[in-house]
Amino acid sequence: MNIYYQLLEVIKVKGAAYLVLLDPDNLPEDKVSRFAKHCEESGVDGFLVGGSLLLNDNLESFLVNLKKVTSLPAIIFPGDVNQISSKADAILYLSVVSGRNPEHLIGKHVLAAPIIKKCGIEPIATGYLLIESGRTTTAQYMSGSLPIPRNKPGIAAATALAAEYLGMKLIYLEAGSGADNPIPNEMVKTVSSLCTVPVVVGGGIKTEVIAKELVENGAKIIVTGNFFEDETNWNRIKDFANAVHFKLPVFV
Ligand code: 1GP
Repeated sequence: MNIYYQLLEVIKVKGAAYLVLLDPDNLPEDKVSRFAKHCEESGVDGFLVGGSLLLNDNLESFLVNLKKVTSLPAIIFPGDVNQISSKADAILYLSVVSGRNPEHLIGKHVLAAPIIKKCGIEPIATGYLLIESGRTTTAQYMSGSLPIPRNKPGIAAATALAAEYLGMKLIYLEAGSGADNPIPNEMVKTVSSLCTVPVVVGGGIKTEVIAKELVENGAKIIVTGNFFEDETNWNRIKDFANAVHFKLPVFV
């Protein structure tokens, strides 16, 4: 089964899926295996791997180490075309549909497509919507585009629907890593009620209560990154997974 269908299956069985973002620049290699094992034991459904920059240039070895210790899917969440590797299972083929920067609507895709083909990994076409969340985030700055205002759920919904009609298989509402505020519940609800493909929500999710509310409002995949870069928070991963997996009995 390909990774996209695996995610759909998780959503069907558990209500929603929980993915943890690993940024190779922020997670030292000696911690990768401990953290990945802990995530798997805590009920996480898979990993996104990537970052806006990747200054360490260690994506390949990072993925190899990750795959040694976990059977969970490793999906590249690319900041740029240099973040493609055959060691991953899939890659989010992101189009920044909230913006009007052609580089992030087709330019990077043309460069990436032959490399993805050669690597043999699964591209998952994803409509990526950057949403205003307080201060300018790295993703917004790097995309060279304006985010959608956070109090305009209608714009987000129309944009998401357009992405779905263009054939994209996921809609990703992104507040940005370390965002001051997560995506507003109302926006998640408006987008989810209009789209039939799963809605992914990430950025600034720092409590299990926020994760639960986002799922209650229609999010089908929750992504957290920053919060678990601090090892003292690792004991809460299980609570996040339980909050997301509302169809499952609580996993203690
Ligand atoms: C994934 O960018 C996010 O969508 C991750 O955000 O690091 O704030 O959890 P955080």
